[in-house]
Amino acid sequence: MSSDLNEALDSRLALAVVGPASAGKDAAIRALFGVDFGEIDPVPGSTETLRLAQLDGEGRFVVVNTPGFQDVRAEVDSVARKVLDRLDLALFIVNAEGGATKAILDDLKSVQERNAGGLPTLVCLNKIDLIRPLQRDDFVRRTIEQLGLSSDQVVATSFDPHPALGIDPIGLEEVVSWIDGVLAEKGNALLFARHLQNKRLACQPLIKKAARKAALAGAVPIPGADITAVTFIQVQLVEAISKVHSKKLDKDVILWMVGELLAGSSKGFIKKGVAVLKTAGWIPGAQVAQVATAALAGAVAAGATYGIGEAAIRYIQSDQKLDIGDLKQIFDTVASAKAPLITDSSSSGSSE
Ligand SMILES: Nc1nc2c(ncn2[C@@H]2O[C@H](COP(=O)(O)OP(=O)(O)OP(=O)(O)O)[C@@H](O)[C@H]2O)c(=O)[nH]1
Ligand SMILES: [Mg+2]
Repeated sequence: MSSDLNEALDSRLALAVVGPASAGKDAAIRALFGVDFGEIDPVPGSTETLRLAQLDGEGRFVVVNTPGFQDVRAEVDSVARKVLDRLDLALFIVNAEGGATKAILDDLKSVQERNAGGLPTLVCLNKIDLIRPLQRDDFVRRTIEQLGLSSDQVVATSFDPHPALGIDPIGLEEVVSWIDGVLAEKGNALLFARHLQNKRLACQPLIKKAARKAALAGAVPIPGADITAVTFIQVQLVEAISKVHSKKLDKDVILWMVGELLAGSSKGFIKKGVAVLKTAGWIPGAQVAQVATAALAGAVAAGATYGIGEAAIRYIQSDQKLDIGDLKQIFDTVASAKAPLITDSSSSGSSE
């Protein structure tokens, strides 16, 4: 695909993390990329107020850490200015406790207006852990209103929850999937995903997209049936997942894994899916034509794609040590959970 080519030839990424003092800019960078900003290679031209660092050591992925853009331009050198002129997106971090002040609104505007066409900006209402759980939804809704934004431009986050609460960071998945959505169009989503600390999290948008595509492909993903369209999507997914982990899997290994998983186990997801499809009138090997069977086939294809995605993550993270029996179990568990349309109808329908 041409997006792979872009990835190889021209991918670069400049992410700005902007926001008032102590809002959690460094915490955001640490939660997402697992690095302390002060310890990453600085880019020359940085100043006290605008700091640049490269996540990949080659200058293809630059993170800009700054309170705002209003006055920094004059202070930085030409290298830094070039980065500022080619920003891809911004995370605007605010302290949820402080609410939406006039100063914050002005800053936000100046960030959004940085690019000619508008800089894609996600507002992170950070330190949401400090707002009581019962009041959060209401609080977030009111703040979004005050900021004059729509709900898809704002995420409630906790990049560094108070240790006494003993909870995990909040909102990372939403932040990652928003960034993925912006970058997918530019062809540098993989460069971003590769640098995320949590590789499982990094793979989620890839898996979700592949599952959606597989569901629409109108084919039943079992060997011997109308296999090519969906299998192609799944093989590409496993390749992308291995890239996110900076590992290379042999094409043969990928084809073998996908084939084995789809071959299924005796009581597994694929077996159930086929049973449900047959009950709905589908004949193995036949084109999926009717509306009713298309929906079911879509559910099987999507569920299987989720299963393959998770199995691939576990396989790669085990250094390719998990055996195929383990992988089949992971596949069945995840696929079944993701396709209630299949699992519910098979348990309530005729047993087998
Ligand atoms: N409770 C809570 N504290 C947070 C959260 N995120 C950051 N903090 C704390 O807020 C303080 C400031 O966080 P930083 O990440 O340094 O904020 P910053 O925006 O980089 O701050 P400056 O660079 O000084 O402007 C630190 O003590 C963090 O531990 C959060 O989600 N919840
Ligand atoms: Mg900081």
